[in-house]
Amino acid sequence: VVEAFSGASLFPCGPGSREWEYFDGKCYYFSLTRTSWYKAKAQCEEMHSQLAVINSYAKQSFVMFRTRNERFWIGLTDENSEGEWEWIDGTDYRTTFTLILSLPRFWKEGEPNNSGNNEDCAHVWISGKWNDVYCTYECYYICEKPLPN
Ligand SMILES: [Ca+2]
Ligand SMILES: [Ca+2]
Repeated sequence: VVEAFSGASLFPCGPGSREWEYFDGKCYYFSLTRTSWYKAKAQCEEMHSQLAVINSYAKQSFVMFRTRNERFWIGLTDENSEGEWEWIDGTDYRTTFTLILSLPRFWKEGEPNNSGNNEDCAHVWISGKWNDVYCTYECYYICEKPLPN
């Protein structure tokens, strides 16, 4: 009987993963420490996950709600080619942007501005809106992973 309540519904992200939050078919980790974009990316990978890819309005809403006004790295960078934003999992940036064109902009007003010609990594900022900042900036980060089998 206990087996039937092994926690799948209470802890959909796994019984040993209380720090992972379930939303819309995926599991999310909101870090408690700040680090650079590169280290954040590596730390997500160590946990068999990746920096969050925001590819829907629902996901953006969840992230906005959850991060409030704290800054969290997401898996978006233009370090390969200035101004050409790429999601780390290969999700097409222009496609996601087309999807959301009729919705409120995700970038904070005036962003991305590549300030100092040195802002190639994106984080959520005020009210969950996005900003580009230098990649060695230290802030919190969001990892995501599929539901465990
Ligand atoms: Ca840039
Ligand atoms: Ca900026």
